[in-house]
Amino acid sequence: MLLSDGYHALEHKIISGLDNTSSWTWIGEPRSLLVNGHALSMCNSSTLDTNLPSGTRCSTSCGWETFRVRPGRKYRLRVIGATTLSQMSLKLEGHNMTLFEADGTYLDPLPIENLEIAAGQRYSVLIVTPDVIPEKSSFWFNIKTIWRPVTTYGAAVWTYDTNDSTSVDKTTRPVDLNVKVALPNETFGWVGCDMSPFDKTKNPPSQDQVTRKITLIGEQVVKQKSYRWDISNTMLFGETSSSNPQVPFLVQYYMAPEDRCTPYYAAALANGGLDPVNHFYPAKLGEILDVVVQNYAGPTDQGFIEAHPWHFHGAKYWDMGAGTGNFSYEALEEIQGSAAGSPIPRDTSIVYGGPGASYTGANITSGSPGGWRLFRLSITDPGAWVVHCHLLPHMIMGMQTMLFAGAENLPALPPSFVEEFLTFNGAAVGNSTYEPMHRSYFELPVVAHGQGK
Ligand SMILES: [Cu+2]
Repeated sequence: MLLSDGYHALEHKIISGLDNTSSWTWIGEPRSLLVNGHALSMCNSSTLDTNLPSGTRCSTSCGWETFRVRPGRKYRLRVIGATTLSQMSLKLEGHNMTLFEADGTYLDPLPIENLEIAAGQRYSVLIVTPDVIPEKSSFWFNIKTIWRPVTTYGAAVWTYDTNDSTSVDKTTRPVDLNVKVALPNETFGWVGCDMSPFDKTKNPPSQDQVTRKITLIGEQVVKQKSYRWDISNTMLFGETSSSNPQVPFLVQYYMAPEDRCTPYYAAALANGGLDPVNHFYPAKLGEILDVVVQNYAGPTDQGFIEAHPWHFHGAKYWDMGAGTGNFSYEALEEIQGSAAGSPIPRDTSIVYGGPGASYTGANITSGSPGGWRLFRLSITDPGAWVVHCHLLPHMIMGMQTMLFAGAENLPALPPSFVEEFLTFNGAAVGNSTYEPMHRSYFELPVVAHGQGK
């Protein structure tokens, strides 16, 4: 169940609007919520967007995605948050859902009323079908966006009708769907505190093993007449598109060993973990980091706070807990003490808005704290790992930084790899006068497929 959100605009126009310093333009709320690419868009034949190129135009033949299922089965529904902006809540009519996997980590089975999923997150839920086909053979998924000032609705169909015939009209959304399949209001944390890893041998490092704490403060600011999201008053990406790093850090590192972007560890330690020269967060292999991501009401729009799904590349972190106000270990201990579950390893978690979140329409004082979340990382894999909010407009607006882990442990590259692959337009690319160069650095294993039929 691939969830995405549709906008009636072309990608480059959306990006240039978010990047524009003279007339900044927000992407806006989605026009449709899609399941596996299917939706009934918020338009009809009289309101088609005629200024879009053909092929992108809304069609009157749209319909909801349909899952055809059988009785007496156990279905694993893999739900993928492949959205641009939207965080969604969904529920299936007449069936129970049991959550058992989050971002690739198996969980103790957890019955849930509704599933809440943000961009970048993945979940698995178990749905058991009745032994015989129910008299009413088609059921609705109700889907809505959450944590936004405007709610957008979607749907999908779950049907036992093997002919997929006329038992349900897939070209409308039932007018009483919000009543028949009522979705609860936004709840801080959802069932995050109830999740436990299925594998009981997996425990997070203890607090006394933590070598360092880093705090990333996310807040909305205005720079050069554009709305931006900065991180602890610094922007590695997104201040302006021309100030973005032009060469990937790993390429810089390998290309110019004498002038490489070597982390300034001592200066970073004295600067809250942020390397003041390179503007990334360096770490050494073997370190165990507590990264607090803390929402603050920025100076825009009377203290604007939103929910952000933070995604860490590299190894998974331990999701230690989430709260409101300013983070403290005492607050964390209190939250963990009352939690039914225990920390799980995963890779995308929501840092909630907390009190005064924008969706409530509340005004809060600029500079006040909102929600926080603690991510505990064991630094095991060298690399330049991006750490970012998974809402794509927020990334463009600057909500992304980098953890440069174990720079001195990066492996040496094969001979001539730098000239061929890391040099812009190197031999591996080719041009009008020569074919792309290819070289085998190692033998691929031979894999037998089936019995050669
Ligand atoms: Cu965000």
